[in-house]
Amino acid sequence: MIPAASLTATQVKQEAHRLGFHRVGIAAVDDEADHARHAARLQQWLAQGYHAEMAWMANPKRAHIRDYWPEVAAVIAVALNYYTPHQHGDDPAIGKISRYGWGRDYHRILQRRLKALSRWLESQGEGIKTRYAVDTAPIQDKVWAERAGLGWIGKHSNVITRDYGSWVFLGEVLINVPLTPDAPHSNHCGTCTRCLDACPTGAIAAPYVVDANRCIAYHTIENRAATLPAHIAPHLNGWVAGCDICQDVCPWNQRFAQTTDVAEFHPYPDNLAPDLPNLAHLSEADWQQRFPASALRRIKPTQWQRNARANLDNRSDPDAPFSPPP
Ligand code: B12
Ligand code: SF4
Ligand code: SF4
Repeated sequence: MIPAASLTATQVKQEAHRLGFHRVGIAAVDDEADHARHAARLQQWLAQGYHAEMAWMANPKRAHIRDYWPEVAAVIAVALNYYTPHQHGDDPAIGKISRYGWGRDYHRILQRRLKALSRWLESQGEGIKTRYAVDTAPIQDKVWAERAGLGWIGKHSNVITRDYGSWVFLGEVLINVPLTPDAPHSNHCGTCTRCLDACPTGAIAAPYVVDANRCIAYHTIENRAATLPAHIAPHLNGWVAGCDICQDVCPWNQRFAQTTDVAEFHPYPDNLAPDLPNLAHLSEADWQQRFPASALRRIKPTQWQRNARANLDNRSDPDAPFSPPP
């Protein structure tokens, strides 16, 4: 055992890289003005109703990391590249599943590595305590990634890294001892507006602000209603699980995406070109068999059926004019 105070940021990063994380950085937790700035933005997003039916986004602990874990002294933010070199097609009978869901559930893959990092950290000194999370706690993953220098929050609101573009999952380990922080990442969107221009439903309400009510990713994954709204259905253009349009058009992804070395992120064969008529009749048994250990299990059989049917019903009218939600 070594005293907690002698654990260095360099050692932590070496161990995180050894465990397979592609990017790692450290953020301090004591910049109260920065906390207040992000808490205000979150509050404004909620006040505008941009979280749609995701009531869990209003958990008050999300506003400040100390409300989640009072002992936190530093945040170790990590990113894992999930890009694989497959593309979506244009066949109107085939659905599009977004890249995040093609392979094995990212929560499981990151959690395994985060748990190993946590255990290693706790073995490095008496009294060292940790908590880890990947999209599983009321923590703003993207804000911590930017603060820890992994990348910047782009105008489409995803974190973009210089090495891998935005095709990265984010997670973090919170630790109760201070570590030397990295500098926050600077923003490199410049005057570009490609993501805003490409979004078919106008969901990027303003640069950096996504209104879930208008987002295809929200409606195909999170919306549990029996039918999709009229301002979404005509614009699906094949998407049945998530949406990658704003990331596909981003010049950083077009130039810097790299194939991942995580074999489990490579697509399950059925996920690359799913047959829409088949999905429109997906049974519970098919669903169980088709999406083992997959993040796509969040989308229940009736949602798959609904999403596929909405695509089939609207495929004759792919250029329907955009109408904002009521
Ligand atoms: C809720 C949620 C969603 C919702 C809402 C999306 C959203 N933008 O909030 C829905 C269901 C739509 C969604 C969709 C997707 N999601 Co999601 N989602 C989340 C979740 C759980 C919370 C995000 C959040 O805190 N939103 C609240 C708002 C207020 O935060 P924000 O949009 O990030 O806004 C910040 C900045 O944009 C900035 N900001 C806001 N206003 C302004 C104004 C100015 C002037 C400036 C400069 C900045 C600024 O400040 C805000 C924070 O302070 C995170 C996991 C987590 N725990 O963090 C995953 C997460 C963001 N999702 C992720 C992914 C992969 C996706 C999809 C790509 C999946 C897909 N292919 O379909 C899409 C992308 C859609 C999009 N363009 O955002 C990844 C993103 C990885 C990355 N590289 O960034 C995350 C981090 C999960 C993970 N652990 O990897 N998601
Ligand atoms: S995920 Fe699709 S619908 Fe949502 S903001 Fe991006 S382009 Fe628009
Ligand atoms: S498309 Fe352009 S504006 Fe949008 S996130 Fe990428 S660089 Fe930023």
